[in-house]
Amino acid sequence: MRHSFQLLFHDFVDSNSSFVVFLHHNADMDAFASAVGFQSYVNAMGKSAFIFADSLNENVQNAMKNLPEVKIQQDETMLAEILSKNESIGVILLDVGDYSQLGFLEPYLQSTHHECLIIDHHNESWKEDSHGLNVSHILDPASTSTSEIISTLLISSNYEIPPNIATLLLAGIISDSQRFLRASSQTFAVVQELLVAGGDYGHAMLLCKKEISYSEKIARLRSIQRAKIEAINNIVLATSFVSSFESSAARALLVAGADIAFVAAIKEDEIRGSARVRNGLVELFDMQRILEKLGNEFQGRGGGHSGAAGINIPHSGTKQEKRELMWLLIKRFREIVQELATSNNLS
Ligand SMILES: [Mn+2]
Repeated sequence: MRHSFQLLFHDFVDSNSSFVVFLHHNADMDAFASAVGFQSYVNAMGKSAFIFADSLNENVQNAMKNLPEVKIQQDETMLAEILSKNESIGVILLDVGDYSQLGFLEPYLQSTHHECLIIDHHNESWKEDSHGLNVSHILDPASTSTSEIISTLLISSNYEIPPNIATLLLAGIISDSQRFLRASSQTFAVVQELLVAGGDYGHAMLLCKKEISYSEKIARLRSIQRAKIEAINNIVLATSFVSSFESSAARALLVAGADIAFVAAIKEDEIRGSARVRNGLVELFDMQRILEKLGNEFQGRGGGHSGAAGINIPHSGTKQEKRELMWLLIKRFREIVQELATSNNLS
């Protein structure tokens, strides 16, 4: 990790007396573990941190059952009150890819006069996006997770990470790296430190385990059943649609054998889509770039990682209009993949 990141982090922690942590909506294990890790660090320095998130995913809700001391706040009045104080409060965004992921927290970030720090591993789009705010960034797309970045920062501060926090940070790394499918030597160095600190690997694995609901199972199977499959040279592209769990369905297509998958879903007031590409093809078919492009073409927003990305297109039309737009979207996705294949001499 860059030395400048460590300096920035310590500056931020030193110059503020308390902190407000913002997480993305439906906060996942990575976001949650990063926040709890950060909180434990500043608590040890006699400072306080309040963690806010619009909502929490199921794994986090389960993990919290054994952490009665950890509180995630959703109370807007409380947030407004904290932010209106005149003392130096640091606002820190952990694992938030862009504004749209903040839910009810977004206007608070836009209007705050406090110092902000954004720590994230998704991409570097914040650099263009956060003009006008008193904000600094620790953006490291080379890290598997925000938990990996936070762990590195805490370890470099010589902070003795408590064993239960080390376990959480391990869980954050394990879940966001897809069980080390994406990992670097730095990832394993951090994992080693967390284990030495007393982190429980087996327990961390359990924290990441997800029970699949009945409706998610059906969505996965339906997406496979309805998939349109085509081969471009030897690359298998599968596109499909479901009514929910589109990202899980896209993953299922990949597990079932597709090299590239795109699954769309029609929602109440938007069309959503989720794209995946298997390791090894990420360089040629960057899902983040493809969905960003589609986001621009369809007046929506697309982004994520190069291996896994999502798109939302706001739409308030009739069911039929939405369906037609969904087909168009799927068609454009296939065209772009074909074009990329052609330009790379694959077809
Ligand atoms: Mn993450």
